[in-house]
Amino acid sequence: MKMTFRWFGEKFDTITPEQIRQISACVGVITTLYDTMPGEVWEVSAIKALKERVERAGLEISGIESVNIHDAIKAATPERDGYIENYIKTLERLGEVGIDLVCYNFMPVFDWTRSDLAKPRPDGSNVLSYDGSLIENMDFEQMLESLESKRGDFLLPGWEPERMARNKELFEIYKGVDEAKLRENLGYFLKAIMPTCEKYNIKMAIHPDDPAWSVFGLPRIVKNHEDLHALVNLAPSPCNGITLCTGSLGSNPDNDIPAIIRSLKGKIHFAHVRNVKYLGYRKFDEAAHLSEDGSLDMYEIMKAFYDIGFEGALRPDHGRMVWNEKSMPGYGLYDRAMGICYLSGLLEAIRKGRGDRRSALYSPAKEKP
Ligand code: DNO
Repeated sequence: MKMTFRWFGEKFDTITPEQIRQISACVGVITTLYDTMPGEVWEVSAIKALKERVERAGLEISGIESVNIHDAIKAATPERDGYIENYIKTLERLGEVGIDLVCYNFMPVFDWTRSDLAKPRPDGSNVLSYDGSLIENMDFEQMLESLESKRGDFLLPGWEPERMARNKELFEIYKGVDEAKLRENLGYFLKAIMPTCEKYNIKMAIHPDDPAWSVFGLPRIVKNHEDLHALVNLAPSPCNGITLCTGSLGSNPDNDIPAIIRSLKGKIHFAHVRNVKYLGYRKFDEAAHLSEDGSLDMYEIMKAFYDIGFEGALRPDHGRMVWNEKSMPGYGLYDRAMGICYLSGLLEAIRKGRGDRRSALYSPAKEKP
């Protein structure tokens, strides 16, 4: 397993690659060109500049999160083939510079959803939180206003203002798109891109829906064990796989995360590990990574990853905002750094408990002077 850290790029993140380099377990960043819109072909010069910036800090780009998918592809409007061609061009350009992991999602209109971006905790930190009873009583415009008023100066991944300005039009194109249709559209997209992925050995890792149920009446197809297995079967290829996000799948207590991990041996390309605390039906707070702080058993989760021989990139996911840090909600430096150290500690204990003496740090980049 390769420990990595999400970084949004120089213009958007409060954190530098040099800071990330000092987190002892971390070998690479998961990053993106945050100011590209879904559907755009990424500029070669911008990809190279990003790579050089990361490597200058002694790190590697371990993967891209995300190359976002245009809604024309998800909803199968007449423009979809043109946008698929653009997507393929971007994949080729990433493949040319040796980037071999791409995370994406297939959620209609918007990405993840929360009712609060900074819910205070008794310890003085704050967290992202979801309360279904609040969200079910809002319409989408109210939801947008609420997030807009809470995000401060930070852009929220998946809620880019340019795209959200078109939200009415976006909702319109999904009329008549149910789960079966959305899955068919995903299959069409995957079949079209797999030859390019195979040529460059780019592993595509779909992110689960967050939360793991339908919101605002939109279809959702990556919520549970059945959905994940259906996805894998849509385009049987070693390049078609999953981002196993414990927090997104874990939003639904019916999802047994270690069992899901064990059932997907060879199909998990990327892992997001974080904890959630269940507060009731469709109600949860995000939590510190420590098992006891939330409802997920991080030891069992890391053991499942180890047992299936998962060798891909893993990153700590959303952390609390601690020590008055001001950063992108969920993506501060301090709590995620604590998270990665905790997860690395669990992993070392699991490895050594099995008599596995391999180095805990797989790090092509860090071997450089
Ligand atoms: C939220 C993230 C998601 C994720 C996308 C992947 O914090 O986990 O925005 O990056 O769904 O495309």
